[in-house]
Amino acid sequence: MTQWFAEKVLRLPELASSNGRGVDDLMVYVHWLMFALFIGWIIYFFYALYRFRARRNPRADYVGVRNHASNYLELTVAGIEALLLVAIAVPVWSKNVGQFPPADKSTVVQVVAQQFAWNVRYAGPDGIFGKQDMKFVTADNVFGVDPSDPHGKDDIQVLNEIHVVVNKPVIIYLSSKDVIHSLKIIAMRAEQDAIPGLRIPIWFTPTKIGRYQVNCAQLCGSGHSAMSGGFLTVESQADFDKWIKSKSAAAVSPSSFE
Ligand SMILES: [Cu+2]
Repeated sequence: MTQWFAEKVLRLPELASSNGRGVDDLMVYVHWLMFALFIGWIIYFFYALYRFRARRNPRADYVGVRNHASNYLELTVAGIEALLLVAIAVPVWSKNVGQFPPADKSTVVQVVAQQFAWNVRYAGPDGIFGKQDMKFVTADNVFGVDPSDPHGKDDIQVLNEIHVVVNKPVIIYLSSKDVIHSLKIIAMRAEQDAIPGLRIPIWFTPTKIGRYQVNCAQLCGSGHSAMSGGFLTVESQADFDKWIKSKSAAAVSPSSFE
């Protein structure tokens, strides 16, 4: 029922992650509450027009309401709102920020935002990221990869494309090279600010194979809109492995910056 309401009535954008269901459900419940309030107020409005019409009430009543019905109603509404916050919003939030999946069972990606693109880095076929340090960071080496670490040799760095495996959790370590950006993938219901000097992890589990737009959700400069040129590709494990291999081969070819 909530799913039908989210898709057909609210027309929420396509949902392609498992953790996004809680976000959408909350939006549906909030709309149901607002709909109930809307109907209630409309009914009260017409009741007041009729009940307090000038013909029946030639003189103003200076005392007003004598019972406590409105207090009880307001308490009920506040109670429902508290329930939405405590029983739904907070658990969804705590699961998204606190309960990370184990890294060895996830696709781990590093993303560094910059004006106006997304740098994306993978550990490569060996599954181990090369060492990184702030002292190695240059305009070309935005991830600060240690050039002497052998684990870094097969690491993959691409621009504006994030590939992940369907039905496997994704952990993204997010940072920024220059100003504050915000990685927003609407289909995943995932959004996190990218802040220079901080490395902030986020996670989600994609459930539908497809290609989804990445947006920057902070006005980060004159080319801000160009950051929607980033894409998240959700694919099968086999396709993902193939892609990693193709990019890794390119990374060790003599034509690369190495
Ligand atoms: Cu941006």
